[in-house]
Amino acid sequence: MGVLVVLVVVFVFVPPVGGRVASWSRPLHGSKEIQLSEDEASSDLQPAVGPEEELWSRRAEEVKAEFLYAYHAYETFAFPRDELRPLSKGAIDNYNGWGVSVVDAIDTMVLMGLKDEYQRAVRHVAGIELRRATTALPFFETTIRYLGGFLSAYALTNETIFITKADQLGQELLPAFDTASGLPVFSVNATSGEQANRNGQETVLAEIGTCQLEFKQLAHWTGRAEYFERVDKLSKLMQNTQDEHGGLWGTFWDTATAKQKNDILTVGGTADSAYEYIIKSYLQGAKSDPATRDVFIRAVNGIIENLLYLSPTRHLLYVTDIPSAAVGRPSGKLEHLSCFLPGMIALGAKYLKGEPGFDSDMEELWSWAAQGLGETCWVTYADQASGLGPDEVLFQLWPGNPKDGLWISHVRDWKVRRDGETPPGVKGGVPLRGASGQTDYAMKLNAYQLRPETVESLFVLYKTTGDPKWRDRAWEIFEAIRRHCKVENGYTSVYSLDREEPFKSDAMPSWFLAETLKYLYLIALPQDVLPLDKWVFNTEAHPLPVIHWRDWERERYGIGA
Ligand code: DMJ
Repeated sequence: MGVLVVLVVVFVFVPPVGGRVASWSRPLHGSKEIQLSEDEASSDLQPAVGPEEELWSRRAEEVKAEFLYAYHAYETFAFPRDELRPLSKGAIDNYNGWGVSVVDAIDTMVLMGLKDEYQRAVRHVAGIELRRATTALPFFETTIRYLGGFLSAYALTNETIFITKADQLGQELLPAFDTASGLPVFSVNATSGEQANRNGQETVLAEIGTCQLEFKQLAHWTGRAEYFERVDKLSKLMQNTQDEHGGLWGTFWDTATAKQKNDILTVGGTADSAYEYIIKSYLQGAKSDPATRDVFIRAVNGIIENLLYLSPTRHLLYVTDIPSAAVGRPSGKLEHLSCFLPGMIALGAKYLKGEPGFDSDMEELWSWAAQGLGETCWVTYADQASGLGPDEVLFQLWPGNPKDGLWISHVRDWKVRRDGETPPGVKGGVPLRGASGQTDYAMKLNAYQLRPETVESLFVLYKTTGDPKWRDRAWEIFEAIRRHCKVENGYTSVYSLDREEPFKSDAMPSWFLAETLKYLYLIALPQDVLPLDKWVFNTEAHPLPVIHWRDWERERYGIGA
C-alpha cells in the first residue's frame, strides 16, 4: 500500500459526519476524494450496523443539533466577543476578546460537518489581530484555547490560515518564558513583552505543565526549535523535582528560582492538566521518550498512594487534596475539575500495557482506580434531582483517623481477604436520583458550569474499555444538560442541583462548545473518528495528531536520548 489511502467508503456509511474528520474538509479545497496518510487512517473504522448503532447515530445528531442551537445563539448575541451571556443576551470578554468561542469551537464544527458555521469562523480567524498593545495574554488560557484551537483546526482541515495564526500567537507567547528559571509567567503583554505574575514571582503547576502538547506540535509544523526547547525544559524540571513529594509536585512555584513554594498536593485546579499532559506528551511523541513514561508512572502511583480515598459509608472512591504533604491529612474535597483523572488513568492503563516499568499488577490497579473514580464522578451527577454534577463536594472523612480511608490500604487488605471480585470502591455506589439518603458528601459548590471533565472521562473510559455503561451514562448527562441548561438564547450554567429545577446563571463558557458537546458527540458516534492511539486531546479537547519526529528533530532535541 502507498503512503496515502482513500477512505471514500466511510462517506457512504456515515453521511451525517463524513466519517474521518478530514473527509469533508478536503472538499473545501476542491478535492473530491478523501485522502488520509496511513498514520491518520484508523484501523478500526467500521460501518454503523444494527439498531443499537442506528440509535447512537441519531443521538449523535441530537448532540449536533444542540451544538448548533448554542453556537447560533452565541453568533446572534455575542459574536465577535468571547462568550455568550445567554440570559441577558450579552457578551463577556474573558480571554483577550478575540472571539474565543469561535476558535474553541472550530474543530467541533469540523467534526460535526458544519460547513456554513466553519466558513464564517475561518473568516473571523483571518481577521483576528493578534498584536494588541493593551492586552495582557493569560499564558495558560491563551495556550489551551487559542493556540490549541488553531492547531487542531489546522490538523483537521489543512487550512494555512490556522498554522499562520498559531505561529504568530506562539511568537506572542514566547516572552512568557523569559524568566530567570524559564518557568512561564501568568500573563504577558503581546506587544511590549511586559510580564505580569501572581504575587510577584509565582506561577502554578498547571501553567508549567500545560503547554508541552501545543508548543511541540508548533515546533514540528514550523521547524522552529525555540518552541520545543522552551517547553521541554519545563518537562525536564518536573522530572528532576519528582522526588520531593513522592512523585507529585506542589502547586505554587517561584519563577526566579524554579523552587516549589508549597507542599499542597492535588490534581484539582492549579495542578490538573500538568498531570494530564505527561501521558499525552508521551503518546503525542509516538512513545519515543521513555523518560516521560517513567515520570507518568511515578506520578500516577503517587496519586494512588496519597490522594485516593474511600468514603466511610458508601465506599465511594474519590480523589482529594493534601493541603500539606508534611501533615498528610486529606481535605475530603472533590472538584469537578479533578474528574478528568479517571480518563487519564484509563488512558495510561490501556496504552502503557506491556511497557517496561508497567507490569500487569499495576495495570490491574490502575484499571480499578480509573473505574472507581469514574463511577464516583458519575454518581455525583446521578445522585442529584437534576442529574447534574456539582462543581465541588466535601466528603466525610473516615471516622477516627482520616488516613484510614486511604484507598490503597483497603486494596491491600482486600488482596488478603479476597471477599468480592474487586476491591472496595471499584464498583461504585447506587445513585440516589434525587431521593433523600446517605450521600457521604456535602455540597461545597452546588453548581454545574457546563464543564466537561466527567463526560471527558466517560468518553475515554468507553473508548479504552468498550464497556457500554460509560456511553449510556454520558447520554443521561446530555439529557440532563438539555433539560436544565437550555434557555431561550443558548445554554447556561445552573445552580442548586439538588432541586428538580435548578436556578439559571448567565454564562455559556466556551469549553461547552469546545469540550462538553464534542465529547458527548464523539462518544455517541458509532465510528471512532479520532482513535486515541493516533490523536491526543489537549486539555481544552482540541485533538492533535501523534507526531513521528524526523531524524533531525530527534537529534536536535535529544528525543529519546
Ligand atoms: C477548561 O478550560 C479546560 O478543560 C481546563 O483544563 C480546565 N478548566 C476548563 C473546563 O472546566
